[in-house]
Amino acid sequence: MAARKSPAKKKTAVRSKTKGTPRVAILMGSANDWPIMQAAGDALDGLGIAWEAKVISAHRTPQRHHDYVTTAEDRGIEAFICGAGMAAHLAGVTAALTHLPVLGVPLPGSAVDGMDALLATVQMPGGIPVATFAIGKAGAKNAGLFAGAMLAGGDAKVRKAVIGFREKQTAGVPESPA
Ligand code: RP5
Repeated sequence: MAARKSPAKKKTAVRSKTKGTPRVAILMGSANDWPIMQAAGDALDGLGIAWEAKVISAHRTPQRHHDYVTTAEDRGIEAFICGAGMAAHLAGVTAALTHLPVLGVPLPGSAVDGMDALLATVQMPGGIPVATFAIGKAGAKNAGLFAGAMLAGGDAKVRKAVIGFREKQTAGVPESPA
């Protein structure tokens, strides 16, 4: 009898190059956000921090959002990086569901090129903080680096990597423009 093929496993997340249990969750409202949000993952990989990335929308997949965020700490997640565009409430609603730190990345692409997402992410009413970064790729990269700086306090290996990244960056800046 021919062996029965097991059903293909559905891919539910992208994982870091860095091995180990993910410590940072990178969430985004749409798969279309990934080309920008990948910069957060690259920054974390550069510091040797394991992460996972998922498409979770506060308004299109509210149950997925609730289930993921409320169980994340038990799975080892220590911080969230949330990227969303337009009326971006992903970071704010994530912060409402967890006491873990939430880093918000406003994304461009709307009629007002991310200004809507910036205001929606940064203007949290007092009591539920979201640390908000620049619009787009620079913000995603900095959110990854900032998560590294947060984890560095309790992790000597990450601290060394954060300091090493800065040193390498400084050494790479030429004195002459051409
Ligand atoms: C937000 O709406 C997403 O974060 C995305 O940036 C924006 C548009 O989503 P798509 O229509 O491209 O899926 O929820």
